[in-house]
Amino acid sequence: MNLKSTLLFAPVVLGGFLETAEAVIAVQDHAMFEGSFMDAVYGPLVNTPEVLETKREMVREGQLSLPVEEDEIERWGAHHSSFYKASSKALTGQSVKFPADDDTSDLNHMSLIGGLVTYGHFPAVDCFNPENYESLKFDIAFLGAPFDTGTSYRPGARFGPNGLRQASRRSGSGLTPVRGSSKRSKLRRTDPWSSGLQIVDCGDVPMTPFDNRVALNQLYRGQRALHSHSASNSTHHTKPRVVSLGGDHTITLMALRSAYETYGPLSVVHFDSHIDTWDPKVLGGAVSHYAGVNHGTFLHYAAEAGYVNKSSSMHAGIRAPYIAETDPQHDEDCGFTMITARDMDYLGPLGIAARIKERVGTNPVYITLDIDVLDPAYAPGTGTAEVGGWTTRELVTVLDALEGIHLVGADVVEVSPPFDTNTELTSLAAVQMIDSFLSLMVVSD
Ligand SMILES: *[C@@H]1O[C@H](CO)[C@@H](O)[C@H](O)[C@H]1NC(C)=O
Ligand SMILES: *[C@@H]1O[C@H](CO)[C@@H](O)[C@H](O)[C@H]1NC(C)=O
Ligand SMILES: [Mn+2]
Repeated sequence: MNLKSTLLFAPVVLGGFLETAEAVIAVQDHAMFEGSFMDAVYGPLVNTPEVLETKREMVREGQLSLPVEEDEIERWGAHHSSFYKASSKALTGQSVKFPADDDTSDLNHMSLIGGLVTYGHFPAVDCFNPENYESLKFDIAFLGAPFDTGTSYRPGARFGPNGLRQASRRSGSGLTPVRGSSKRSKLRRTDPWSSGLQIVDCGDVPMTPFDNRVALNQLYRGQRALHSHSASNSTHHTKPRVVSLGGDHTITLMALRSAYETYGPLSVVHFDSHIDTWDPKVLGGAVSHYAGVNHGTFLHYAAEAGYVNKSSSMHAGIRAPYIAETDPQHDEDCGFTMITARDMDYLGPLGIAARIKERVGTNPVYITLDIDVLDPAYAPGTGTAEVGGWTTRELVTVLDALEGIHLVGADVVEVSPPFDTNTELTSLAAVQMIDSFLSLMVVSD
């Protein structure tokens, strides 16, 4: 069946609507049949004479270009069919040119869908080999901490690092119109992927699932190895800044230790629904001394060890109940002030960010972000979910409004992919937070 008879058949197929029949005849009269299949089928439904005139005008003005050579357009002149020929070329696919069979030059490109997955497509490098400490320089490094044997409820955060890498596959170069708290914000013109800073993925520290003491020591040595490299293109830093991918919250103790040894006492900004400064006597320690170090006590130990600057650290997003009556006093003794989840209703994201900035000033800051600071509606895939939390948008607005702080290290913890939705809801939220960390690090460099 040729094109013409297809069209003449159409009114019959459509049940004999008179208007349809007239339209088809109009198509015929308009000498459409040199056009593409699409043009022939849809005819003046889309390409009315007025539309054709508009398109011609746009070509003349340079607002529309056609997949044909300039002189071809000239040759076809003002005739309508020039557009049909152009569309026809594009649609029929006759003109596709395949590379030579042995040409693989286009197969080396980054793929959003396939490929070995690193965080945000940053290059994978070997950061643990002491022979590379001198020669391999980088400014920001990702490091996975696949560990969840410090959890008190749901496990699964050991799969967090690769869950986050998977969810970061659509991350990459580009500016976004929402960054920063105003149009003048430098964040709005900051793109970590093309900032000139060397950003790498150091992979994961292999952490044994059989003995937490050994596992945490492995992580410490891994973190320390990263900090043994030098910064590459940074203006203000001689050492790399590490972004850790948890893992349950216990891993932050070792990240803080190595960051403290590199940058001195840290102003810790702790986003979480739980205080995590629990006295080991209250949480875990009654079972055994070994059990006293866990994802709810790590800040007690960090404060005791001196990693935490007790005059400028704070929690944000807290809403889980205390365990013992002594908890509030003990929390204060660890050096933390508190913004609760419901302060969002009174202060708003910008008010909260202002309080955090006031507290940390120009000190070196470490942000540790437990994904359970978000409401389980936004982050269900986590170990100890607490309802009544912040939305994803509120949290990124808080983070972006921290523009200007001196961020030297960060982590996202407690993402448990096995409990996530099949849409990667929790991991995607976590990736958005890491995107904000990267921008904060780059913008103040
Ligand atoms: C870092 O600086 C060097 C030397 O100026 C340059 O060759 C390199 O491309 C820079 N790295 C990045 C990631 O832009
Ligand atoms: C700790 O915080 C206080 C208050 O912001 C600040 O004066 C002090 O310099 C900080 N210490 C360090 C080592 O950053
Ligand atoms: Mn936590």
